[in-house]
Amino acid sequence: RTDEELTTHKDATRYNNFYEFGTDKSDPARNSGQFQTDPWSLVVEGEVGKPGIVPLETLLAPHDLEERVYRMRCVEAWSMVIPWVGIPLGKILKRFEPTSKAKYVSFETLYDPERMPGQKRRVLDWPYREGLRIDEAMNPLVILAVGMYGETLPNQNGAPLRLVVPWKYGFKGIKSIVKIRLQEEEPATSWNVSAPREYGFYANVNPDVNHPRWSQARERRIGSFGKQPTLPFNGYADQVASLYS
Ligand SMILES: Nc1nc2c(c(=O)[nH]1)N[C@H]1C(S)=C(S)[C@@H](COP(=O)(O)O)O[C@H]1N2
Ligand SMILES: [Mo]
Repeated sequence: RTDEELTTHKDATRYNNFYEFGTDKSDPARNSGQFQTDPWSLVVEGEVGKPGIVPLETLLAPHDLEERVYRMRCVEAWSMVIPWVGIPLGKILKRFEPTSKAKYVSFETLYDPERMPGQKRRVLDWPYREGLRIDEAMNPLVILAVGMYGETLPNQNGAPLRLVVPWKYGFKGIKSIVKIRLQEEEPATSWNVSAPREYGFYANVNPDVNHPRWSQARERRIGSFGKQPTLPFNGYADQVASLYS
């Protein structure tokens, strides 16, 4: 939990990146209203002893859920503070019994252009994909979120299940996840495939490494005026810097 002021619910639900529903910040709120997320199941496969397809309601029992207030920072140099509701990813992965060959975790968003009209345009190589190294994925800060502000996750924020990795740029937080695959090789990730010079696999928030087209030294907190300094690992260095020694 951070004691910084929360971003308003209004800003957090009307200023979004979710290219499956359009590339404008206001598109996801406008275009995702009809998106059906019930029923939903998650496939967990690859280097696990117990692969499976699990309906969302059996994956997460209400008593598992925790609230975490996290600073979030987009690579575009804006940030928000959001109270997420979720469960540590590591707790979920352990139930599927990762093998010793599980070095990386790969994530995939739903691919269904009828339900996600933005996928009719080839702005990205669909489905949206992301990845973490297994030790990153097991870090207790990483959660799979199903809610925010004490409510079920709004569609535009990645309903019904999205990743939250608070020390990495926002694009690592893949939305509307349908598949998790544990594997030996580093997975391909959508932004790295589309613009390898601009987006790497690790994407740790680092004020000293600029994006090739703009500075990463400062950020605009949505809802406030002016800019503030960006912190290494987005302020979570104590918990995660050792992963990158
Ligand atoms: N499937 C999918 N996940 C996605 C994106 C996307 O376009 N598609 N955008 C990413 C980017 S760039 C950011 S900054 C965050 C934004 O999350 P928010 O809208 O909940 O703030 O979602 C990430 N997850
Ligand atoms: Mo982003």
